[in-house]
Amino acid sequence: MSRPLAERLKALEEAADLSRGRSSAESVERAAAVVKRAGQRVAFSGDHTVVALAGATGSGKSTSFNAISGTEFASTGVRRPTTSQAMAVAWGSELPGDLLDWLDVKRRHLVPARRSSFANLVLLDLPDHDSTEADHRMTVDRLVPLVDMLIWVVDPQKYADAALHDRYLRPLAQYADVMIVVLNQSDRLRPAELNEAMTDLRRLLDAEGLKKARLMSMSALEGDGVPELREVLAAAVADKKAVGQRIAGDVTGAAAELQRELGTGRTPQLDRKQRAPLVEALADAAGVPVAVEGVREAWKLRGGLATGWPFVKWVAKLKPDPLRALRLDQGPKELSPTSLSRTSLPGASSVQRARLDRGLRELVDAAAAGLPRGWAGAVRTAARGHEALLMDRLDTAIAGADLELDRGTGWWSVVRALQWVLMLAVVAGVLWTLFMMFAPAMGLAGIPTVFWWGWPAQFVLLAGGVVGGLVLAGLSAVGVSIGARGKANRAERRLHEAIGKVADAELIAPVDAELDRHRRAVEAVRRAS
Ligand SMILES: Nc1nc2c(ncn2[C@@H]2O[C@H](COP(=O)(O)OP(=O)(O)OP(=O)(O)O)[C@@H](O)[C@H]2O)c(=O)[nH]1
Ligand SMILES: [Mg+2]
Repeated sequence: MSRPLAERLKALEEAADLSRGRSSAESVERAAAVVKRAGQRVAFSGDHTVVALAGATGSGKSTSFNAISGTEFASTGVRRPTTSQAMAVAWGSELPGDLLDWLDVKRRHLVPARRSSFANLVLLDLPDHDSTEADHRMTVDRLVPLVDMLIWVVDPQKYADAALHDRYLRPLAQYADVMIVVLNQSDRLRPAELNEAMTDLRRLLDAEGLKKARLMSMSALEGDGVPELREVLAAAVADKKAVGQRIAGDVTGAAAELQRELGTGRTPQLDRKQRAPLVEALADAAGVPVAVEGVREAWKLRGGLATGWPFVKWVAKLKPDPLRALRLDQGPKELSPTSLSRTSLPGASSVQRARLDRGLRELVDAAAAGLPRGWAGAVRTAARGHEALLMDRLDTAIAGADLELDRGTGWWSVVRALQWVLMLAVVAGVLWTLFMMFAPAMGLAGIPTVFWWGWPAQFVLLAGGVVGGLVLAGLSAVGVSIGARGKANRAERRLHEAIGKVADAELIAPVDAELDRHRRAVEAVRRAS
C-alpha cells in the first residue's frame, strides 16, 4: 500500500472515531468498515489482484470467464440463471487460500503459472445481480465491495438496464478507475449497430460519472476483443495498482459521506462574551448574594462583639452568627470531602433557575449554531451532562472559597484592651464615688477630695471611662462597617472566581472539547479525502 493511501486510511479511521455518536451510525460504520477491509485485504494478500466478472443473467459472464482464462471451469448454458455460486480461478504456484477464505469463495481452481502475465491474478465468475434468486444478489453485493477490479459484462439487449445502472454503476462511480464495462455478444450486432450501441453506452456511463471507466466490446463466444481484455488484465496485474486504487475509491466514498455529516465544515466558536453573564447567573442561583450578605453581617457582628462598648455588647451575643448559620465559616481545611452539600445556602428560586437555564441555552445554542443535528446534540449533552451535579459543585466551590475572615482583625484586640481599661476606669470611678459618699458614716471623716483638671477625680474616672468607651465604640463601629464592606466585596470576588472555575470545568471545557472534536473530525476528513 502506498504511503499516501496508508495515511488517508489512518485519517479516515480518525474521522470515523471522532464522528462516532455524532454523525449517523451508517456513515461512521461504513468508514470503519473501509478501514478494516483495507487492512484485511492487504494482510491477506497485497500481491494478488482480484478481478470479478459481474452482470445480468445471460450476459455471458461465465462464457467470458472461460474465454479469458482459457479454461472450461465455468458452466455456461441456456438455462437461466446458470451460475449460482461465485467461482475463482487463480494463476500462480498455489491457491491464495486465506484470500479466498476471506472472500468466502468456495469453488476455486488453480492454473499453474509462474511466469505468465496472469501470475497472481484471481478471476471470479459471479452469479447474476438481477436474479429472481435472492442469494445470487447477496453474493454479488457481498463481493462487489471486496474485489479489486470489476468487469461488468453487458449484452446488446440489456446494457441500459436500470437495475444495473441505478443499483451498481452510478453508486460505484468513485471506483471508475478499477471498472471495465464490456459489451459482450458483439457478434450478434452488425458493425454499425455495434458502433451505435458503444456510443450510446459510453454516453450513459459518462453521464453517470464513470468517465474513467474503460468500455470495450467483445464476443466471448467467438473471441473478438478477448485478447484486448486479457491485455488490460495483464497490465493491471503487472502494475499492482488495482488493490490500492480500489481502496482509494473506498476511502474517497466514505470520507465524502462523513464530510456531508459534518456540515459546512466550519466549526463554531464558543463566544467568550457569554461566560460572564453565565457565571453571574450561576452565582445567583448558587446563593452567592446571600453568602456575601452573610459575610457583611457576620463581620459587623463579630467586629461589634470585639470592639463594642463592653456594657451593652452582650446584647449582640444573643444574635446568631449569620455565617455560622449558613455553614460558611469553616475554613477550606475543615471541609469533609465526602458530603456533597456543604453549606446551608438557600436553593435556587424558580426565577434564578429560569435565568440560569436561559444563560445555558444561549451558550449552547451559540456554540452549536450551524452544526449538524448529531453534533449539536453532543454539544448540548456536553454542557448539560452534569447538570444534576452542577449545583453541588457550585455549593462545594462556595464552601471551599477562602473568605479571609480571619484576617484584618488585629486592631479589634487593641480596641478590646482599651475598652477594658476604660471599663476599669468606670468601675474605679463608681467605687471611689461610693467610698466618698459613705466614708463619713464609717467614721473616716476628712478624706480630702482629689481634683483632676478642676473636677473630682472619681467623676473624671467615671465620666471619662463612659465617654471614652462610647466614643471608642462609635469610631470602631465605623471601622468595622468599612471593613465589612471590604470583606463583602472581596468575598464576592472570591466566590465569583470559584464559580467561574466550576463553570469552566463543568460547562465551558466540555463544550470546547466537543467543538474541538468537530474541528479535528473536519480536519481528518480533509486529510482522508
Ligand atoms: N452469441 C453469443 N452468445 C454468447 C456470448 N457469450 C455468451 N453467450 C451465450 O449466452 C448464454 C449465457 O451465457 P453465460 O456465460 O452462461 O451467461 P452468464 O452471464 O454466466 O449467466 P448466469 O450464469 O445465468 O448469470 C449462453 O448460451 C452463451 O453461449 C457471445 O459473445 N455471443
Ligand atoms: Mg454464469
